[in-house]
Amino acid sequence: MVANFTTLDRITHIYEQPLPDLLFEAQRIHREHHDPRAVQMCTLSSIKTGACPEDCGYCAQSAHHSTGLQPEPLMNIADVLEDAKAAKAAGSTRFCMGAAWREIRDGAQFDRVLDMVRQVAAMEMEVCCTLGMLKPHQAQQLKEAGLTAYNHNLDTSPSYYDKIISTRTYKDRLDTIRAVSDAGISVCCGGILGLGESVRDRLELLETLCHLDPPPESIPINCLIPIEGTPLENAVPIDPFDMVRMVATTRILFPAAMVRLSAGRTEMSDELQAMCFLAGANSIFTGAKLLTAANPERSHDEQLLDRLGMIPKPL
Ligand code: SAM
Ligand code: DTB
Ligand code: SF4
Repeated sequence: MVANFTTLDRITHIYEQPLPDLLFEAQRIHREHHDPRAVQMCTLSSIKTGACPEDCGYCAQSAHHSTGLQPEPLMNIADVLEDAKAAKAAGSTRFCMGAAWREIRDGAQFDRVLDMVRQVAAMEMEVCCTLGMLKPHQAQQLKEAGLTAYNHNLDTSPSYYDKIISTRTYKDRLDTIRAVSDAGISVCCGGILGLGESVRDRLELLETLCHLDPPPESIPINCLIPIEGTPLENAVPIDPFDMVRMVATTRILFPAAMVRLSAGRTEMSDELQAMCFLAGANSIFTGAKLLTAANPERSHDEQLLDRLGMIPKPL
């Protein structure tokens, strides 16, 4: 008799293997599709900061929480280009612009972002945006401007989602992701660990990602950075080996994707980050700041790669 395994059964089976077996499988698949020494360096720029109408329970930028963050209006194009130039000079091959918007509104501000995209794309870097929800015609405009990828995370499982965010639904997120892929833009979609979710929630997030068609080409795995003033300020940190298991499982399920070790690296030891690279993570954000929160210094990351005999991935 052939058992009828669901996707979730399969994912659980992968995840629960003894760690040596899980890491061996992840390494094998990683090496078939990627240079195991290479890590893509990416730079984030918060082009519009804070005062966000959404109530994401983890976020420093939500107007629903008192985090003491100073809101900043949409940056001007020249300043963003300065940042992009500095990022490229420092070895980043992907420049990601984030705006604390609920959704894109048509008008002068979006036109300015389109200009930013055009000009960064002309600098021969991958260009990514994360601007909240969008409509198909806006995705089309971003595509025409030269956008490589759009980041829109599902964050957690469908059932845990409303414990964290109430101002929009999982379906809203999926609709935006659909509009992005329909426009021919590469989808960057992942999640956060450490929101108080169960391991099963994390695997259900992976299950949802498996059902995206096409599958995401870029999967950020964030570890919660607890922000004072948010409902999650006292969240319990996850077991570091669960982080490694999650990275390895993601690598096995999405052999060709970039798996990005994203927020939360300041709290990870060098040894844990190295294990995540061995498990198949092949990208980091570099520079002392993410959007609003701290990140390891670039020099520390360069030294870490050097100590591991690893290299920044060329474009
Ligand atoms: N406003 C846009 C949106 O929500 O799509 C883009 C910016 S938002 C900051 C991008 C992602 O960063 C979130 O989906 C979440 O996964 C991650 N993130 C935000 N705050 C975080 C925190 N405190 N710790 C870890 N990850 C975080
Ligand atoms: C993603 O998944 N992680 C990045 C990027 N996409 C935009 C953002 C991390 C934000 C960390 C919290 C902060 O800097 O405020
Ligand atoms: Fe706004 Fe994005 Fe933060 Fe949610 S994660 S509050 S949408 S900036």
